[in-house]
Amino acid sequence: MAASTSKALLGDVYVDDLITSCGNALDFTKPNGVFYKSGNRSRCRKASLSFRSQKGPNSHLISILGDRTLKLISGSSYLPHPDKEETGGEDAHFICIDEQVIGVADGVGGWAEVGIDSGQFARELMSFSVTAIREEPKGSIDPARVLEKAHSNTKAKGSSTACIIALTDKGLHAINLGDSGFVVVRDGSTVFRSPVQQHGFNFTYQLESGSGGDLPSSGQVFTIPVIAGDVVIAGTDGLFDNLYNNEVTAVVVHGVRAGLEPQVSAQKIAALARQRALDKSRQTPFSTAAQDAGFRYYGGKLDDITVVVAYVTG
Ligand SMILES: [Mn+2]
Repeated sequence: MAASTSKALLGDVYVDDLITSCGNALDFTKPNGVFYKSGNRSRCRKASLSFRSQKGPNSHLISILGDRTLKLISGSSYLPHPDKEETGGEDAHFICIDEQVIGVADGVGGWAEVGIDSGQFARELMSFSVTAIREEPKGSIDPARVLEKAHSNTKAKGSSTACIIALTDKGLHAINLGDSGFVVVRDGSTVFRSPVQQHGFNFTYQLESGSGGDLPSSGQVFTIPVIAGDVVIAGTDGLFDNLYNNEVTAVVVHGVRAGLEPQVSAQKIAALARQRALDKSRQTPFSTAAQDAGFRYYGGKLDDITVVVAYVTG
Protein backbone atom coordinates (compact mmCIF):
# COMPACT_ATOMS: atom_id res chain seq x y z
CA MET A 1 0.00 0.00 0.00
CA ALA A 2 2.96 2.22 -0.30
CA ALA A 3 2.59 3.05 -3.95
CA SER A 4 2.28 6.73 -4.43
CA THR A 5 2.73 9.43 -6.95
CA SER A 6 3.87 12.93 -6.31
CA LYS A 7 1.34 15.69 -6.78
CA ALA A 8 1.58 19.42 -6.52
CA LEU A 9 -0.94 21.05 -4.31
CA LEU A 10 -1.05 24.09 -2.13
CA GLY A 11 1.49 26.67 -3.15
CA ASP A 12 4.92 25.23 -3.42
CA VAL A 13 4.20 22.11 -1.47
CA TYR A 14 4.42 18.70 -2.97
CA VAL A 15 3.03 15.73 -1.25
CA ASP A 16 2.36 12.15 -1.95
CA ASP A 17 -1.19 11.73 -2.95
CA LEU A 18 -2.43 8.20 -3.08
CA ILE A 19 -5.29 6.79 -4.98
CA THR A 20 -5.33 3.20 -3.85
CA SER A 21 -4.54 4.10 -0.28
CA CYS A 22 -5.36 7.73 -0.29
CA GLY A 23 -3.08 9.87 1.79
CA ASN A 24 -4.35 13.25 2.80
CA ALA A 25 -3.58 15.65 0.07
CA LEU A 26 -2.50 19.08 1.13
CA ASP A 27 -6.01 19.90 0.25
CA PHE A 28 -6.96 18.54 3.62
CA THR A 29 -10.42 19.09 4.75
CA LYS A 30 -13.41 17.51 6.28
CA PRO A 31 -16.69 18.52 7.93
CA ASN A 32 -19.78 17.00 9.40
CA GLY A 33 -19.80 15.49 12.80
CA VAL A 34 -21.96 12.59 13.62
CA PHE A 35 -23.04 13.15 17.14
CA TYR A 36 -24.36 10.41 19.30
CA LYS A 37 -25.85 11.32 22.55
CA SER A 38 -27.81 9.24 24.92
CA GLY A 39 -31.07 10.46 26.25
CA ASN A 40 -33.31 7.72 25.04
CA ARG A 41 -33.57 4.08 25.89
CA SER A 42 -30.76 2.97 23.66
CA ARG A 43 -28.57 5.51 25.42
CA CYS A 44 -26.49 6.26 22.39
CA ARG A 45 -28.15 7.87 19.53
CA LYS A 46 -27.36 9.77 16.47
CA ALA A 47 -28.23 13.38 16.89
CA SER A 48 -26.93 15.05 13.77
CA LEU A 49 -25.21 18.31 14.36
CA SER A 50 -27.17 19.73 17.21
CA PHE A 51 -24.71 19.80 20.00
CA ARG A 52 -26.74 20.21 23.08
CA SER A 53 -24.76 21.38 26.00
CA GLN A 54 -24.28 19.04 28.85
CA LYS A 55 -24.68 19.58 32.49
CA GLY A 56 -22.23 19.57 35.29
CA PRO A 57 -18.91 21.29 34.98
CA ASN A 58 -16.13 19.13 36.28
CA SER A 59 -15.45 18.83 39.93
CA HIS A 60 -11.99 18.68 41.32
CA LEU A 61 -12.48 15.78 43.64
CA ILE A 62 -9.52 13.49 43.69
CA SER A 63 -10.48 9.93 43.01
CA ILE A 64 -8.26 6.97 42.59
CA LEU A 65 -7.96 4.85 39.53
CA GLY A 66 -10.63 2.26 39.31
CA ASP A 67 -13.09 4.38 41.16
CA ARG A 68 -16.34 3.45 39.56
CA THR A 69 -17.71 6.87 40.30
CA LEU A 70 -15.53 8.48 37.66
CA LYS A 71 -17.50 9.87 34.76
CA LEU A 72 -16.80 11.53 31.47
CA ILE A 73 -18.60 14.75 30.73
CA SER A 74 -18.03 15.53 27.10
CA GLY A 75 -18.73 18.13 24.48
CA SER A 76 -17.57 18.66 20.95
CA SER A 77 -17.03 21.17 18.20
CA TYR A 78 -16.73 20.57 14.51
CA LEU A 79 -15.55 23.12 11.96
CA PRO A 80 -15.58 21.75 8.44
CA HIS A 81 -13.12 23.03 5.90
CA PRO A 82 -14.72 26.21 4.51
CA ASP A 83 -14.86 24.70 1.02
CA LYS A 84 -16.65 21.60 2.22
CA GLU A 85 -19.34 22.98 4.44
CA GLU A 86 -22.08 21.99 2.03
CA THR A 87 -21.19 18.32 2.06
CA GLY A 88 -20.27 18.32 5.72
CA GLY A 89 -16.67 17.49 5.09
CA GLU A 90 -14.97 14.26 6.00
CA ASP A 91 -14.54 14.19 9.76
CA ALA A 92 -16.96 12.33 12.00
CA HIS A 93 -17.22 11.85 15.73
CA PHE A 94 -19.47 10.54 18.46
CA ILE A 95 -20.09 10.91 22.14
CA CYS A 96 -21.77 8.09 24.06
CA ILE A 97 -22.63 9.53 27.40
CA ASP A 98 -23.78 6.53 29.40
CA GLU A 99 -21.15 4.19 27.99
CA GLN A 100 -18.59 6.95 28.50
CA VAL A 101 -16.97 6.59 25.14
CA ILE A 102 -15.91 9.18 22.60
CA GLY A 103 -14.60 8.71 19.09
CA VAL A 104 -13.25 10.69 16.17
CA ALA A 105 -12.53 9.76 12.58
CA ASP A 106 -11.06 11.62 9.65
CA GLY A 107 -12.04 10.49 6.17
CA VAL A 108 -9.07 10.70 3.86
CA GLY A 109 -9.55 13.59 1.47
CA GLY A 110 -7.52 12.17 -1.39
CA TRP A 111 -10.47 10.01 -2.43
CA ALA A 112 -12.18 13.10 -3.79
CA GLU A 113 -9.90 12.78 -6.80
CA VAL A 114 -11.75 9.65 -7.78
CA GLY A 115 -15.14 11.08 -6.92
CA ILE A 116 -15.49 9.47 -3.52
CA ASP A 117 -16.49 11.38 -0.43
CA SER A 118 -14.52 9.73 2.33
CA GLY A 119 -16.69 11.46 4.87
CA GLN A 120 -19.25 8.77 4.24
CA PHE A 121 -16.78 6.09 5.27
CA ALA A 122 -15.82 8.01 8.38
CA ARG A 123 -19.43 8.58 9.42
CA GLU A 124 -20.34 4.97 8.83
CA LEU A 125 -17.32 3.82 10.80
CA MET A 126 -18.31 5.99 13.75
CA SER A 127 -21.93 4.92 13.50
CA PHE A 128 -21.01 1.24 13.57
CA SER A 129 -18.65 1.95 16.44
CA VAL A 130 -21.60 3.19 18.44
CA THR A 131 -23.53 0.05 17.53
CA ALA A 132 -20.63 -2.11 18.68
CA ILE A 133 -20.24 -0.15 21.91
CA ARG A 134 -23.80 -1.02 22.83
CA GLU A 135 -22.88 -4.68 22.59
CA GLU A 136 -19.91 -4.37 24.93
CA PRO A 137 -20.00 -5.33 28.60
CA LYS A 138 -20.74 -2.29 30.71
CA GLY A 139 -17.67 -0.87 32.39
CA SER A 140 -15.17 -2.91 30.40
CA ILE A 141 -15.59 -1.74 26.86
CA ASP A 142 -12.81 -2.92 24.59
CA PRO A 143 -12.15 -0.21 22.00
CA ALA A 144 -10.07 -2.55 19.83
CA ARG A 145 -12.95 -5.00 19.58
CA VAL A 146 -15.31 -2.12 18.89
CA LEU A 147 -13.14 -0.84 16.06
CA GLU A 148 -12.74 -4.32 14.64
CA LYS A 149 -16.51 -4.79 14.48
CA ALA A 150 -17.15 -1.33 13.14
CA HIS A 151 -14.58 -1.78 10.42
CA SER A 152 -15.98 -5.11 9.32
CA ASN A 153 -19.45 -3.56 9.03
CA THR A 154 -18.44 -0.42 7.16
CA LYS A 155 -19.05 -0.79 3.45
CA ALA A 156 -18.78 2.75 2.16
CA LYS A 157 -15.96 3.53 -0.21
CA GLY A 158 -13.18 5.61 1.16
CA SER A 159 -10.87 5.38 4.11
CA SER A 160 -10.44 6.98 7.48
CA THR A 161 -8.42 7.28 10.62
CA ALA A 162 -10.06 6.23 13.87
CA CYS A 163 -9.68 7.00 17.54
CA ILE A 164 -11.96 5.52 20.20
CA ILE A 165 -11.56 6.32 23.88
CA ALA A 166 -13.56 4.68 26.67
CA LEU A 167 -13.55 5.36 30.38
CA THR A 168 -13.58 1.89 31.90
CA ASP A 169 -13.01 0.39 35.32
CA LYS A 170 -9.30 0.37 34.50
CA GLY A 171 -9.02 3.97 33.47
CA LEU A 172 -9.02 5.26 29.93
CA HIS A 173 -8.97 2.45 27.41
CA ALA A 174 -8.31 3.63 23.87
CA ILE A 175 -7.33 2.65 20.39
CA ASN A 176 -5.88 5.02 17.84
CA LEU A 177 -5.14 4.33 14.22
CA GLY A 178 -3.65 7.08 12.11
CA ASP A 179 -3.12 10.77 12.63
CA SER A 180 -6.12 11.66 14.73
CA GLY A 181 -5.55 11.20 18.44
CA PHE A 182 -5.97 12.46 21.95
CA VAL A 183 -4.18 14.08 24.84
CA VAL A 184 -4.76 13.88 28.57
CA VAL A 185 -4.22 17.05 30.59
CA ARG A 186 -3.72 16.96 34.35
CA ASP A 187 -3.11 20.03 36.47
CA GLY A 188 -2.24 22.07 33.43
CA SER A 189 0.27 19.60 32.02
CA THR A 190 -0.05 17.10 29.23
CA VAL A 191 0.44 13.69 30.82
CA PHE A 192 -0.31 11.65 27.71
CA ARG A 193 -0.40 12.16 23.99
CA SER A 194 -1.18 9.40 21.53
CA PRO A 195 1.51 9.01 18.88
CA VAL A 196 0.68 9.68 15.24
CA GLN A 197 0.78 6.67 12.95
CA GLN A 198 1.95 7.55 9.47
CA HIS A 199 3.44 5.63 6.58
CA GLY A 200 5.18 8.84 5.61
CA PHE A 201 4.72 12.58 5.78
CA ASN A 202 1.05 13.41 5.31
CA PHE A 203 0.23 9.77 4.64
CA THR A 204 -1.70 8.48 7.58
CA TYR A 205 -2.52 4.95 8.61
CA GLN A 206 -6.12 4.43 7.58
CA LEU A 207 -8.91 1.92 7.58
CA GLU A 208 -10.60 1.10 4.32
CA SER A 209 -13.52 -1.14 3.59
CA GLY A 210 -12.61 -4.60 2.45
CA SER A 211 -9.02 -5.71 2.35
CA GLY A 212 -7.46 -2.39 1.42
CA GLY A 213 -5.79 -0.04 3.83
CA ASP A 214 -4.44 -0.83 7.24
CA LEU A 215 -6.10 -3.23 9.62
CA PRO A 216 -7.74 -2.32 12.92
CA SER A 217 -5.13 -4.52 14.56
CA SER A 218 -2.51 -1.99 13.46
CA GLY A 219 -4.06 0.53 15.78
CA GLN A 220 -2.26 1.35 19.00
CA VAL A 221 -4.06 0.40 22.19
CA PHE A 222 -3.62 2.35 25.40
CA THR A 223 -4.68 1.96 29.00
CA ILE A 224 -4.19 5.17 30.91
CA PRO A 225 -4.90 5.75 34.58
CA VAL A 226 -6.94 8.88 35.15
CA ILE A 227 -8.19 10.82 38.12
CA ALA A 228 -10.98 13.27 38.59
CA GLY A 229 -9.99 16.63 37.19
CA ASP A 230 -8.18 15.16 34.20
CA VAL A 231 -9.28 16.43 30.81
CA VAL A 232 -9.21 14.38 27.63
CA ILE A 233 -9.01 16.20 24.32
CA ALA A 234 -9.58 14.09 21.23
CA GLY A 235 -9.31 15.47 17.75
CA THR A 236 -8.45 15.02 14.13
CA ASP A 237 -5.32 16.34 12.50
CA GLY A 238 -7.14 19.59 11.80
CA LEU A 239 -6.61 20.19 15.50
CA PHE A 240 -3.21 18.66 16.11
CA ASP A 241 -1.58 19.98 12.94
CA ASN A 242 -2.50 23.52 13.83
CA LEU A 243 -2.11 23.80 17.58
CA TYR A 244 0.80 22.92 19.80
CA ASN A 245 0.18 21.01 22.97
CA ASN A 246 0.70 24.03 25.17
CA GLU A 247 -1.86 25.99 23.18
CA VAL A 248 -4.49 23.30 23.66
CA THR A 249 -3.60 22.97 27.32
CA ALA A 250 -3.86 26.71 27.89
CA VAL A 251 -7.41 26.80 26.55
CA VAL A 252 -8.36 23.78 28.63
CA VAL A 253 -6.92 25.22 31.83
CA HIS A 254 -8.66 28.50 31.26
CA GLY A 255 -11.91 26.70 30.55
CA VAL A 256 -11.75 24.61 33.69
CA ARG A 257 -10.91 27.62 35.84
CA ALA A 258 -13.75 29.57 34.31
CA GLY A 259 -16.17 26.69 34.86
CA LEU A 260 -16.87 26.33 31.16
CA GLU A 261 -18.69 23.29 29.93
CA PRO A 262 -16.63 20.92 27.81
CA GLN A 263 -18.48 21.88 24.68
CA VAL A 264 -17.52 25.51 25.16
CA SER A 265 -13.88 24.56 25.67
CA ALA A 266 -14.07 22.42 22.55
CA GLN A 267 -15.45 25.36 20.60
CA LYS A 268 -12.66 27.61 21.84
CA ILE A 269 -10.00 25.07 20.90
CA ALA A 270 -11.52 24.54 17.46
CA ALA A 271 -11.75 28.29 16.88
CA LEU A 272 -8.10 28.76 17.78
CA ALA A 273 -7.12 25.87 15.52
CA ARG A 274 -9.05 27.46 12.68
CA GLN A 275 -7.34 30.77 13.33
CA ARG A 276 -3.94 29.10 13.08
CA ALA A 277 -5.03 27.13 10.02
CA LEU A 278 -5.69 30.39 8.21
CA ASP A 279 -2.43 31.96 9.34
CA LYS A 280 0.04 31.82 6.50
CA SER A 281 3.17 32.69 8.39
CA ARG A 282 3.06 31.34 11.90
CA GLN A 283 4.92 28.15 12.61
CA THR A 284 2.59 25.25 13.31
CA PRO A 285 3.08 21.55 14.03
CA PHE A 286 2.20 20.88 10.41
CA SER A 287 4.62 23.39 8.94
CA THR A 288 7.36 21.95 11.12
CA ALA A 289 6.57 18.43 9.92
CA ALA A 290 6.46 19.61 6.31
CA GLN A 291 9.79 21.37 6.65
CA ASP A 292 11.29 18.31 8.29
CA ALA A 293 10.08 16.32 5.29
CA GLY A 294 11.86 18.73 2.97
CA PHE A 295 9.01 20.99 1.88
CA ARG A 296 8.92 24.74 1.94
CA TYR A 297 5.75 25.29 3.87
CA TYR A 298 4.68 27.97 6.29
CA GLY A 299 1.65 28.58 8.40
CA GLY A 300 -1.27 26.42 9.32
CA LYS A 301 -3.16 23.73 7.49
CA LEU A 302 -6.73 24.35 6.45
CA ASP A 303 -8.71 21.22 7.19
CA ASP A 304 -11.80 19.94 8.92
CA ILE A 305 -11.34 20.46 12.63
CA THR A 306 -12.92 18.11 15.14
CA VAL A 307 -12.43 18.62 18.86
CA VAL A 308 -14.00 16.52 21.60
CA VAL A 309 -13.33 17.63 25.17
CA ALA A 310 -14.12 15.24 28.01
CA TYR A 311 -13.82 16.13 31.69
CA VAL A 312 -13.08 13.23 33.99
CA THR A 313 -15.17 13.90 37.06
CA GLY A 314 -15.57 12.27 40.42
MN1 LIG B 1 -7.93 15.96 8.60
